[in-house]
Amino acid sequence: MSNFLMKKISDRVIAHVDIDYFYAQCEEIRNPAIKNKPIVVCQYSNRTKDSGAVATTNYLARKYGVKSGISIIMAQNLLKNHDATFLPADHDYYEKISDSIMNILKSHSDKFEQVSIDEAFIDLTKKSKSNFDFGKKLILNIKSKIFDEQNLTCSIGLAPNKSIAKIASDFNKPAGVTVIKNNEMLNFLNPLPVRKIYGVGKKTEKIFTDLNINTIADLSKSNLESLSKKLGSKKLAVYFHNVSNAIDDEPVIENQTKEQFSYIKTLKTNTRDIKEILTELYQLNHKIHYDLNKNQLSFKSISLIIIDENLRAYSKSKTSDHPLQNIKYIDNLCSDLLSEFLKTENKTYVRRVGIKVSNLIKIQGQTSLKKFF
Ligand code: DGT
Ligand code: CA
Ligand code: CA
Repeated sequence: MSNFLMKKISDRVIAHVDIDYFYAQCEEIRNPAIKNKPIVVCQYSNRTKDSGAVATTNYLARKYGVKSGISIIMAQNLLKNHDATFLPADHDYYEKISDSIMNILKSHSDKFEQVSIDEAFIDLTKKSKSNFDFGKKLILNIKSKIFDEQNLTCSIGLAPNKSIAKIASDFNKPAGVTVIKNNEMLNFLNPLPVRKIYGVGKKTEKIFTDLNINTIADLSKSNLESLSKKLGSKKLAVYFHNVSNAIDDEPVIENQTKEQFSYIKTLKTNTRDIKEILTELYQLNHKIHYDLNKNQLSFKSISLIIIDENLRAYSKSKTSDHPLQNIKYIDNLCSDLLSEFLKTENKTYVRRVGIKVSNLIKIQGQTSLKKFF
């Protein structure tokens, strides 16, 4: 039995699909006239005229160093003489396109797991009969279908596990297809920098460099015990160590209805400036709103999560009698909760902010019930 299971796991064929420069590509298909110029999609904070951050850019703009997360003002400076187009993010439009693409992916796979607005894992083990050459044909077919139906390019990684499929989809962007078979996994991973592994951000990368771990090969040979100590978590150390050795049995999990949605973010500097904190919170709210829409859910409870400069955690919640869903309500509730927090904690500097909605209620059920009566 265990031999059978081992064989099954090593024979998986998993794809990770990520749409190229997603928001900016959506803008290109809406207005092809801007296609050959730098495009910057902006998340305006509405504090002052040009305040806010860059959500994403097309590859032309990236050549000038303009990328997600930098300020709009900085992007304007970098692109001063390059006839760039700056556009506000139109989330409703991107979500519609995302839904159509996700439907294509879902209908062409054994199992489908959406992980963000523009990426998903699909399990093709059965459809490809565990054959990578056939699996490659399947993903090329999916890629063409997305292009024919939505005019968008994506990049796809195909591998025996999720972590390698994810690294592979990013390997040859844009419009790249990277296939890593069982016997190629270690050669593929070994020379890559550790930051390519999902979950390795700046902080973890620094911990690794301090241990003289630079490549994934270094990580695969590192001492698990000292890794656990430095990371402060045995579970995390084992995960990274396994991934670097091409061991990852995590299945593609069909999306299920969640009990809650939450996001948290570290601020650029510790602050008490309400506008600065709200700018970040409103971005998280867009994600929450997307998750709610996507799952046809409304919420009754909302919580603001604050981690202060001493890493102390606070949570402030509100519960409504009626289910809510509108982004304006989410923004307003957040703003109220934050004002209350700053008033009561009048000396606390905020390091991280988060938002959670819970007490989720299916919208579909309500509308169909209304129709019924
Ligand atoms: P890629 O995949 O490198 O070709 O480029 P994108 O733009 O598709 O990047 P990705 O996959 O990380 O993110 C998907 C979308 O999510 C992106 O088009 C816009 C949004 N997004 C990503 N990073 C940020 C960010 O820092 N701020 C905001 N507001 N949105 C972001
Ligand atoms: Ca993308
Ligand atoms: Ca993505």
